[in-house]
Order: sequence, then structure tokens, then C-alpha cells
Amino acid sequence: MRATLLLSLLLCCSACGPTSSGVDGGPDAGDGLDAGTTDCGEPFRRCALEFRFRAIDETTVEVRGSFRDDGWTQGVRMARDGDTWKASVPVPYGAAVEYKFLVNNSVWVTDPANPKTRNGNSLASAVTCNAWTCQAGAPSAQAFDWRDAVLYFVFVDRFLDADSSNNCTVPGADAAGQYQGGDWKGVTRRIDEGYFNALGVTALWLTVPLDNPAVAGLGKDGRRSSGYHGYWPVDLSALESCFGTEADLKALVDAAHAKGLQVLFDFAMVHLHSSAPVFQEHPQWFWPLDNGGTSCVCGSGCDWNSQGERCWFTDYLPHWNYTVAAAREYSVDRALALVAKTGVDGFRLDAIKHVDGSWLLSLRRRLQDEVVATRSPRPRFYLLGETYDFGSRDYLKSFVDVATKLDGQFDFPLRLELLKAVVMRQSPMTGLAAFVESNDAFYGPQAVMSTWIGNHDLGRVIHMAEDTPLWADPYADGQDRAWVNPPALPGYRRPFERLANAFVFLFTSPGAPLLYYGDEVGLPGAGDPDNRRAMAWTGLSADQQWLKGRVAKLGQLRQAHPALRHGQRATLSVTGDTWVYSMTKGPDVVYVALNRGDADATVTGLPTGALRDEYSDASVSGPAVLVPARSARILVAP
Ligand SMILES: [Ca+2]
Ligand SMILES: [Ca+2]
Repeated sequence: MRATLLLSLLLCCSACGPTSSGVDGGPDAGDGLDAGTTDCGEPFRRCALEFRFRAIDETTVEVRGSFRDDGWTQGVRMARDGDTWKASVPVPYGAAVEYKFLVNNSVWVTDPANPKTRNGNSLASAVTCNAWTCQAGAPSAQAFDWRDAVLYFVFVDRFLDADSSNNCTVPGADAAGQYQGGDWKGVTRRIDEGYFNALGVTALWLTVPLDNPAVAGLGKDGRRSSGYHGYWPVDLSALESCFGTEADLKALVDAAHAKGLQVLFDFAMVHLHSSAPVFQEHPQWFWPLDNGGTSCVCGSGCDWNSQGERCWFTDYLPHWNYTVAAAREYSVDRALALVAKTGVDGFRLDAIKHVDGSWLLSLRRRLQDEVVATRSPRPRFYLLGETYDFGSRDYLKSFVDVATKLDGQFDFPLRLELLKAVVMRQSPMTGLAAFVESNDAFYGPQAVMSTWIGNHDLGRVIHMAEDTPLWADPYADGQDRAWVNPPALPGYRRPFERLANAFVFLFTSPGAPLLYYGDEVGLPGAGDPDNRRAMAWTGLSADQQWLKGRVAKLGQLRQAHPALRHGQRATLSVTGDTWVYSMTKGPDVVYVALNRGDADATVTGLPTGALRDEYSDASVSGPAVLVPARSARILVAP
């Protein structure tokens, strides 16, 4: 039994050579490493790490692991040197690596010389090095690091009306589905005023800027809406005049950049509106609605999942067929043109699972060639996917590959666990801690997932934080009250405290935390469209003002501590109601103590001695610390 062999792992890092020396390309020589370039951001760097395995009579030994996207299926062959098998492997900079040895191409063994394990694999601690290799095409070290992103989703039509001359009214639309006047000038005004900077926001996600038709569409709920949300584009070369002019949009992007903010546009590439001239001119670029006598509408005639790449969302939204090369090229051309004329920094890709995979591959390839290669410093053009799936992390991950597909997705499975544990108090914090332990590194060291608690498809999260959640089902979308009996703002502090605790988790965890506009003040509302009420700028309750102050504080702390943005997490103690973890990056160590319970709790596991609570400006003493009901402490050694 080979597992009895003596194995050892050698971490080499003080001697990590810059590049070629000791890095055995072996079967991974084609992994895109560019040994001639060392100018790249941290997630794109590789350090040489030597793995060792004591030899007896093996024929072959490979090391396999999480050091590369395909590292579990394509191993690195080790070379025998006397009584030791050795392989020097380029591993991600600053990220722990799970690995195993594969002996004689048949027997998997962990490393008994290394007691650290995770998910049943041996775990090599994170290494850094002074000289590294870079992945080809990687962003410059000076480019914005998307791990530092705090996203704010601006629902343009509902945010701020700064120019009544562009306001639109679509005949026949119900009031809640009507354009309400918000525009790009309104967003620019808040940018210039520093609203986003004050919250610690570093990137804006804007609703789809493309022209939508001035007609009402009938929803599955029997209500008629305008295209105020932007998801029914009619002309991919034109911008939505109800939000302003091209100059207004360019001014918004420029104003954002001047304030250190990145900008993402929502991009709708699943369908066009049926009134689009391109649909009339090129019907063969779209999947047919006719499905052998029935209409292929998703969920009615066709299946959302098995036919999701061809079914129409409604009978007026023709679904692109990107297996037709001319259709794909037309769409990608216009996405690139939108980038060129606005200077935008990334796209949020709506319902990405509903388009043929060739579209995304084409978009990424052309962004690298035509945008990334021409900008200086060389940026990371961030592609954030929306795949509405709370269950399958493997499925979400299948779209994430920074070289060819997405940089990240919205972390739906994490949102479910956070909602159940911290907001709704349905499941214990031990469950959240266990989920997160396997989630922090799940999507790979280069992925930047967007972590979130609220969005525009679900009922406002403040209602899930009420003493009795407005919806008992954590999967509820709030549609039962979307148009009637709209919920009111809670008139007591506790829901705001619970929502603040959810933000504590998001702002002290890896990923790009998302603020859905209005959630920073606990804006009320049921499902779509009641979750898209006009932003509240005045008349905030004391509870709303308190919550906004908490979010701003969290934004400051996230900016101040690299450990909170890209540190390694370790659980120090966890109970049904409380969770204490540390976040560590180099010398920066931050301790987070969360109490989601409705009673004060004394948490354990913190360092002994004086600690400073930077979240509430208090001094406490470890290792046991009182955390009041529905609150948190964010602690550092003084
Ligand atoms: Ca307006
Ligand atoms: Ca329009």
C-alpha cells in the first residue's frame, strides 16, 4: 500500500527563484505562464513551490491539486532524484493549495509529512515570493485590483432624476412599471458629491444603458411594464434616451474614474425586443418561437433548464441564436463598441447561462485583444456573471475562468447561507461557518465572486430581518406582494441591526461585496417591481440613518485592512448564535466576532489581552469578549 510511504513537502519560498530555475513546466508547460513578464497583479502571480515524495519502488508519481484550474485532472510529473521524487510547481501567490500525490497513476495519497488538511486533501500554506512568473495577458500590477471592489448597484431609473427633460412615459404601463425619471446625470451628481466614496464603494454597476422600446410589455404576473430596467434592448448601437445622452453617460464614467470608482454596465445579450429592426431583418439569427405547434416560451411550452439556451423569456423577447456566427459577431461587435465609446471597465452579464457558450468565449477573446491590450496600465476587464442558482457551486464555477470566460459570478449559494443564518436565524452559525470554510477558495484564487444579500429580483432584505420574517421561505422572491399591499418600513431597530450584521460578514470576507441601492438604508419593498422603489434621499428614520452609518464604517474598515479584502480566514470559535474568525494577510490580522442572537453573548477564542474594536470604537480584553445582541465587533491588537 503506497500510502504507507514516507512523504514530505518542502516549502521553498525564501529561495523561490524568479522563474525558470526550478520551475518544471512538465505537462503544464502550456498553462500560459509568461516567464518574461513580472508586471502583474497578485492573483496572477505564481511562485515556485517544490513538492517532495520519499521514493521506494514507484513507477510514476504526480502531484495534483488546486494550484491550477485543471490541476486535479492534469498533474505535474515528479522526477526521481535519488530516494526522493521532486517537482517544482508554479503555485498561486499568497493562496493556500490543496494537493495529493497520485502514485503509479492509480493510488491517491495525502502527504503524511504535512498534518494540515482541507476537504480531505493535504494543504500547503500560502506562499509569497519576491520574484514570480505571470500569466500571459494578466493585468498590470498598477491596474485596479478587483478583489478590492465594493460594488453598488445603481438602478438608474429609480436613483435620482437630475434632468426632467429626458423623462419618459410609456402608454399602458402600470405605475410601478413606469419610467420614474432617474438618469445618468443623477448618478453623476451623487458621484461628484462623494456619496459612493463615503460608503467605501469602489465600483458601480449600472442598469443596462441600451435603448429599449417605448412600449409596455405584459409580464407573467399580468401587469404591464415599460423597459425602465433596460432588459429589453431594441437597438444595440443606441443608448436609452430616457436616461440621457451618450455625452451624459461618458461624463458619468469619467466622473466615476475621477473619484476612483470603476464602472460596470449591465449587458443584456439573451434577447432583443421583438420590435428590433435586426430581428425583422435577420430572423435566422434567433431561435424560433414556434416549437412544432407550441410556443417555446420558457416555463410554458419549453423548459427553463433543458431548453434554457433557446426558449423565449416572453413572446416578445426573441432569443439570440449565437450558434449562428454572424449573430454572435453582431452582438459582440456592439458590446465592444459600447466599451470603446464609454470607457467602461466591465460588464455584469445578465442570465449568462441562457446563451450559447461561444458568445462568452468570443467576448473574452476580443476584450483581451482589443481593449485590455490597448489600455495602460493593462486592466482586468471584469466580467461578472449572473447565474440564478442557489444550489450548485460546481455549475456556477463552470462559467468562471479568467482567461476565457468570467472573472466571477454572484455568489447565490453563499447568499442563501448568510440569509438563513444571520438574517432569518433559521439555521445555526455553525452551518454558515462550515459552508464558508469550503467556499472562500472554492472558485479559485483568481476569481472575484460578488458576495451579496439583496438584489433587484428578490424582496427587500430588510423584511427578512424582521422579528418574524415577512417571508418564511428563504427562497421566496416576494412576488405575492409585488404589486399589492406593499410592505412598510419596519419601525423598530432590530431588523436594521440584523442587516448590519449581514453587511459585517460581507465587508469582512473575500470577494466583491454588493450593495443593492437602498439596502444601505433598509429600503422596504416586496418582489419585482416593489423592490425597485425610488431611492430614499430624504426623510430617513433614525434606524435608516444608523444603518447607513454602519455601512460607511464597514466600508472604511474594508479599505483600511487588506486582510478583510484578501486575507485567509480561520474560525476561532463558533456556536449556534455566534461566530468568531480571524482574517490574516501578512502582518494585518483582524478578528471578527458576530452575534446574530437576540441576547448578549460572550464569545471565546480571541487573543489574550487588550483588543481595539474598530467597528464601535471600544476597548475590550480577550480571550472572552461580550458581544451585545444582534451586533458585531471588528477587533485588532492595539
Ligand atoms: Ca430624468
Ligand atoms: Ca428608448
